[in-house]
Amino acid sequence: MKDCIFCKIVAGEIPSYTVYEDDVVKAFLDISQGTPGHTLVIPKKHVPNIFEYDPELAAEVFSRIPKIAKAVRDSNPEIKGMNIVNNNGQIAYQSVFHSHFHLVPRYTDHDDFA
Ligand code: DGP
Repeated sequence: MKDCIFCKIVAGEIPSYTVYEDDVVKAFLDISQGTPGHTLVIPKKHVPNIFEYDPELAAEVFSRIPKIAKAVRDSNPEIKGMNIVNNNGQIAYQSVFHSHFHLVPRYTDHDDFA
């Protein structure tokens, strides 16, 4: 979609650090790292928020999250857990209106992500 930052990342028009990619999703490091390794998982297809998914695409996207979360966790033995956050709508702190799931690694010594 025109003027969507994440569509531009999918298209390679804006650089990103890719963590994982297949035909359905792209996972890349968040530009604003809540904790080290903070990763966003997005559908390649433009979907504005959770309310707009067709169920088949939702199932395809969600099915990939555990594998990506595990890969992020396994990238650093200091990662002890992970928050997975999905904001929907401006009132819920969504700032990029292309659906995305935050994977926020938690460390014993990086405990400042609210
Ligand atoms: P949210 O507030 O839930 O909509 O989160 C949007 C996230 O997107 C925020 O943590 C920062 C991230 N972000 C915004 N622009 C870019 C970008 O150009 N590149 C990357 N990698 N992340 C971005």
